[in-house]
Amino acid sequence: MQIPYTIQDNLGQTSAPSTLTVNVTPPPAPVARDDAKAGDFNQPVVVPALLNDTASPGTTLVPGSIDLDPSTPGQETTRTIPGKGTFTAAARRHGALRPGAGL
Ligand SMILES: [Ca+2]
Repeated sequence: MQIPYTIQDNLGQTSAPSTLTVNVTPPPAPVARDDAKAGDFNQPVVVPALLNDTASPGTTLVPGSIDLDPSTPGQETTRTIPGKGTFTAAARRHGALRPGAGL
């Protein structure tokens, strides 16, 4: 970010404009780590996927931002894997993933 500025002396003379530049480095992106949880056949399994994920200092994870298909544009909060089941991101459960029956 840049902003021009001037300065005066005690005689009231004004300098030519100069530029003040501030470079801000954004914090590193959050880190999502792999998760695994065992479950019974045809029974839902709740995976607290965010428990081992981390945000950079000064930032927080946004549970409602889970995207179950990062290879496509937009945010997918539900994703069906044919022959396997359906995953649903549940932000109110701290980002838990709830695979559907059939897994
Ligand atoms: Ca995780």
